[in-house]
Amino acid sequence: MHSLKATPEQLAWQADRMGVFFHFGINTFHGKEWSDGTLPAQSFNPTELDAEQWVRTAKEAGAKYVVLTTKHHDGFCLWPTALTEYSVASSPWKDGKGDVVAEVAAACRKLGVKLGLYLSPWDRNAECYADSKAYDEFYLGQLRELCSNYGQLHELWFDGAGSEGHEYDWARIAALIEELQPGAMVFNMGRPTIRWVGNEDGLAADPVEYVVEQTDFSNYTVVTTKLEEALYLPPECDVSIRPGWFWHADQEPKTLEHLLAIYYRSVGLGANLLLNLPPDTRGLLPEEDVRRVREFGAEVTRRFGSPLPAAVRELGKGRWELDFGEPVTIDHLLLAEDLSDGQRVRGHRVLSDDGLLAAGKTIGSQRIHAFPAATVQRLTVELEAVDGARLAAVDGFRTGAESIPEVAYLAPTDYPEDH
Ligand code: FUL
Repeated sequence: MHSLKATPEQLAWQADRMGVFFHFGINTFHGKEWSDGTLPAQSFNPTELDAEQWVRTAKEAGAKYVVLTTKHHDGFCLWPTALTEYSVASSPWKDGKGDVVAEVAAACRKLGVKLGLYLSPWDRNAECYADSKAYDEFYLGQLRELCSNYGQLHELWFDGAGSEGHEYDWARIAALIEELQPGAMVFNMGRPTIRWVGNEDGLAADPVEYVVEQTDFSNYTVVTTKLEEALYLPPECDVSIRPGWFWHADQEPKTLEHLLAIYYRSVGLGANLLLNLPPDTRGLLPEEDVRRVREFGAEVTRRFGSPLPAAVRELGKGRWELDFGEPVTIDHLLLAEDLSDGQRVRGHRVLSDDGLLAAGKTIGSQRIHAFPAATVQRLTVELEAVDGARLAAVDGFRTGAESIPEVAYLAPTDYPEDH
């Protein structure tokens, strides 16, 4: 069945592996994670907003796409929408003539990064929200503006939070996306093409299944929804570099070790990573976050940028050989599966002459193993797989790191009680 295999757009999105989230809005100016739609638009006033600094930093982190919160649950819009006055147009920023979405879109075009947009379905400012039909028109109007005026979109992020019990016209939303942005990935709601991994720590777990029959919705309470049919829906792991999604003066970015731990458990398990970087009240990413993200991007490149030269050979019966031609010392392996015919590998083992070196379930878009340094010349990869499984890559690395860093689990994001 077609839906069990990836579309070319899904494959391209999986190959991107990493994106960066930008949470920015009225909350930024009040130290809040959520607000109820009553904070004055006049309080939105970034003094040095520089979208190029955001996008450049995302690129340095290794991201191929960004996702901007154009409207969070409070309803405040970062573009001058015609649908509500609760937007940048009513703020002092650029005398009400600014458009943050346009600035981020321009920076993306200039720097060669793909653009994704988040538009919260839950809207605590719109008076019509209580009337589902009226709100559908309002929401579709906003989505039409975003899908028409900012060039090609790579991803549309539909956040389930706060929407429990509210009916949206997902059929019309899907038709609008199909009409205006057919290549955009649709996150988690309506007619999704990608799904939420189910937590806000940025962590997937082995196995990572691309074909699923249910998805998890909403972040502060996980609600599981059964799909009408099994679908190919690769997961995206969202997590913030700081405890909150929005910027707060008293918060610090995560350590390099923590970011690497997340990377191994998202990208290293065949899921996409969406790392949130929150701009501050200046409209800039804080210097310490920029430094941390640069260290992170550089360390990922140092570890995985240059595989040791080797020949890969299919041996038949789900067995593959990696031959380095001479004894080499390695402490990491990176495997990738050819997904063009669906996800086929269920399990895998990597053997050297000395025995088992690494094993796991999913290979998917990318699987990374770390282990104590071993000197090997030849390795065999054994797949437990549906017929026709093929490896797209097997690479060995000597990084100096011999294990996957422990992850410091955080307490769940502290959402305000007034929700
Ligand atoms: C959640 C929201 O409630 C948070 O504020 C944040 O936007 C996160 C990415 O998703 O559902």
